[in-house]
Amino acid sequence: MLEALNPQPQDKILQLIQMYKDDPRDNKIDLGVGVYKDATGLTPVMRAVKAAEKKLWETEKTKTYTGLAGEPAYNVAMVKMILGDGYADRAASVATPGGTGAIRQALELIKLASPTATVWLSNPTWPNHPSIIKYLGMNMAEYRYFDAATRGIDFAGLIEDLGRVKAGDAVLLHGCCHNPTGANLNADQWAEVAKLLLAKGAIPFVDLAYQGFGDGLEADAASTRLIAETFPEVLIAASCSKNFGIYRERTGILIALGEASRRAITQGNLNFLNRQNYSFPPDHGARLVTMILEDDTLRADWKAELEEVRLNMLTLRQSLADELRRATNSDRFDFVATHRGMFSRLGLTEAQVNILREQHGIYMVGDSRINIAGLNAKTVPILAKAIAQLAA
Ligand code: PLP
Ligand code: TYF
Repeated sequence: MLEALNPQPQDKILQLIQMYKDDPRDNKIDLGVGVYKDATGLTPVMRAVKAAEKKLWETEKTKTYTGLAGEPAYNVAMVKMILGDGYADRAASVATPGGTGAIRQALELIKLASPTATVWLSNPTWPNHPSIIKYLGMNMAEYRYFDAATRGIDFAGLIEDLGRVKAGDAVLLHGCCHNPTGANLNADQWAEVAKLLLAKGAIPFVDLAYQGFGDGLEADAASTRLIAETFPEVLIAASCSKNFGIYRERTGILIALGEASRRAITQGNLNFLNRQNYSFPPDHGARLVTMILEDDTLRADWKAELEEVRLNMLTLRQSLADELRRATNSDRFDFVATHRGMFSRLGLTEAQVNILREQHGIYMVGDSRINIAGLNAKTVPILAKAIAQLAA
């Protein structure tokens, strides 16, 4: 049987991690995978997570199975963090292994309810979106998103393409901190997109993997909240990997908003999908998140550290934009300061990305996406200079 298997395409982002590891140069710079790193290059365990783990170790009495949807307290705390109050009667939800698990379950739910629906993706988007959709054999379409010339949003193209959405199609929107571009819709543009999609009868599917990494924990939820208020049905796949720094604990949630009278059936279907795929979702990370969100002291400390992380990335953005302005003697890279989240797509060619890697040991994804958090005060000028040399 196994001889029938064909090689599978590798994830280019994950491949880059290996290339970086294999590079013997000690001045190499890793701007690849989207993992937060502090100035020393460490992805730290957050203080509140450590404190919650200690408390959990001291107080946990059993590791028996949790529920199919996870622990109810986690789902309540997450719905509140993402949407605020007032959704108890409309929100069905399941804990999932990471944001990816939530995306997978959301797509399976769409497939279960409406097998021929098309899922619309921004061009570009996180490569796992099309990969999973293709694997599930679902219909997929793209809407224009990024303007390669300005490194901002191609809003006219986006509106034109979303104008072709059919009733019942699902439209995947990055709730904040767009991956891979770093370019985001402003509030007016979100309102216009919501109005258009509502008129089309589309189902918004929000991927929220970076809440707290852009403009702040509340501000980053604003567009998701607008969508939740506007539409009768919404899917939200959220991840705790980044904002709680618990990547390997695999902690996420899928929230399905719908009519209150249908909530129990939707919940039953979400539980069913969890059971088909892995039964009970992982608990450890979800429990830590719950403990942090429910405890005033832990929550305050977590929020403070998340703000440090966010502001550190903002400072790096600003200094990279400043250095590039100096090094290139132009404003061509000013967009770096207005992008938000971990990433910016610089708009370099693949050949230029290769030169940066081969000649300077600077690793970024082939589409010229950089992870801002991979920089520090010392490497910002090095990157700027290397980019300026390319342009020359
Ligand atoms: N969605 C986007 C856009 C991402 O960049 C990521 C990756 O970190 C995820 C979802 C899911 O992350 P995870 O499965 O690690 O929680
Ligand atoms: O885009 C990124 O770098 C993060 C991390 O298969 C990631 O979202 C990348 C690839 C992948 C899983 C996570």
